[in-house]
Amino acid sequence: MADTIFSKIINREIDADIVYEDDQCLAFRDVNPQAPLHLLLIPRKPIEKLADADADDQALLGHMMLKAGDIARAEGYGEAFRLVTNNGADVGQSVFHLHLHILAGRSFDWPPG
Ligand code: D5M
Repeated sequence: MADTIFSKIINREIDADIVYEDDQCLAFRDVNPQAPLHLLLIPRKPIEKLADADADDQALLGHMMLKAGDIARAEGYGEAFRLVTNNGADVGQSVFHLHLHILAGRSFDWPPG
């Protein structure tokens, strides 16, 4: 997988406002926030998008889902947050390193636009 802006954040080659990290994943504030809380939670493992994950990634993905809740809670939004992952350029993915958007702090439309 080619280097992305997110692998540069993992490797501390560029700055980010990191709010959580462990041996498997890290979360930082989105540079272009779409809600009062807008974090990106990414695995350290380079996976381009969710559809590229496989059975070996089951524990990692479960870990990230649980951490997303923990992080939202730590940020004060544990009862109302949205998780989004854009899987592919056709649905809006612009950085090809798997990421979960954690969004909270305003109301959200359904279905999403
Ligand atoms: O979301 C990619 C997201 O990544 C988008 O909301 C902007 C954000 N982004 C891009 N570069 C940075 C840096 N350097 N720091 C923080 N956030 C960043 P996607 O689902 O791929 O469209």
